[in-house]
Amino acid sequence: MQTPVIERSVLTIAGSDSCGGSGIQADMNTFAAFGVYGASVVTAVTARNTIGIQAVEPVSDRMIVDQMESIMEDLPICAIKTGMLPSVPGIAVLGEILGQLRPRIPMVVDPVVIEPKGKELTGDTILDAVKNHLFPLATVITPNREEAQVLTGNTINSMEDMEVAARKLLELGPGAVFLKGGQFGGGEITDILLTRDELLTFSHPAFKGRFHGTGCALSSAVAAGLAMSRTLPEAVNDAVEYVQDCLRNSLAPVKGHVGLLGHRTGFSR
Ligand code: PXL
Repeated sequence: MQTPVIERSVLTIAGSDSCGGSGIQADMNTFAAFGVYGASVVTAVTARNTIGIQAVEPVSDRMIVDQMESIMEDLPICAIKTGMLPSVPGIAVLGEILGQLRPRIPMVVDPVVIEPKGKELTGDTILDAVKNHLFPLATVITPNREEAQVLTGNTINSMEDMEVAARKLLELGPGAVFLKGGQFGGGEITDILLTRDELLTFSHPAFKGRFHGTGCALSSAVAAGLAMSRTLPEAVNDAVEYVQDCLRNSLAPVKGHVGLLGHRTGFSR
């Protein structure tokens, strides 16, 4: 039997989560669930668990560039997702490398706020650097409500506020904005996808409790869909369903406060 070659793969550029619930570990698991080969550029190493983050150590900018070059020289990367990025100069260098890729590769930018350490390493904040260097390259950005509030300076208290914030974020240059987490009373959460042509809403039940890694699973699921040539609304729809499925099969923490999304081997739509 002939060994198959990798025809499509997807790359995550994100932090390592020692407890396996978010970051690189969640992303790789999501790629596997969607049946697409995953590669990773590790940008930071966290020592964390379901209780909290105990330590964060950034990977050097040089090593981030080295990992990027190794992967891009070899693998057929069909989509990229960015998550935790710990250094402002590192984000600028990444922006340069990603901006020079030809042909352009679909890119999902998850504007992760790093708590509690590493938020401000230079005068500029991480979120500002992501906004300036990566948003203009993004096919879609995936902020949650809190991140959208920081990024826009707006307060978001209603679905109307969600739409206003999404329009403001779209002006920062991404191809589309997927704004998560509009829960304003009631048991439903409504996310919105604003593209240059349309506004779509995705409603789903709100699960009780707090969960670790849902943002990572969602953005990497969108990247997996884009790598498989699904349209952005299709990829987002599948990603929302995937995270719902993860939440239905979540694991309670042993000592901590946030539930974990179980690692899985497949996902059927
Ligand atoms: O969910 C945000 C996130 C992303 N990446 C890593 C993390 C976290 C949250 O703790 O640890 C590595």
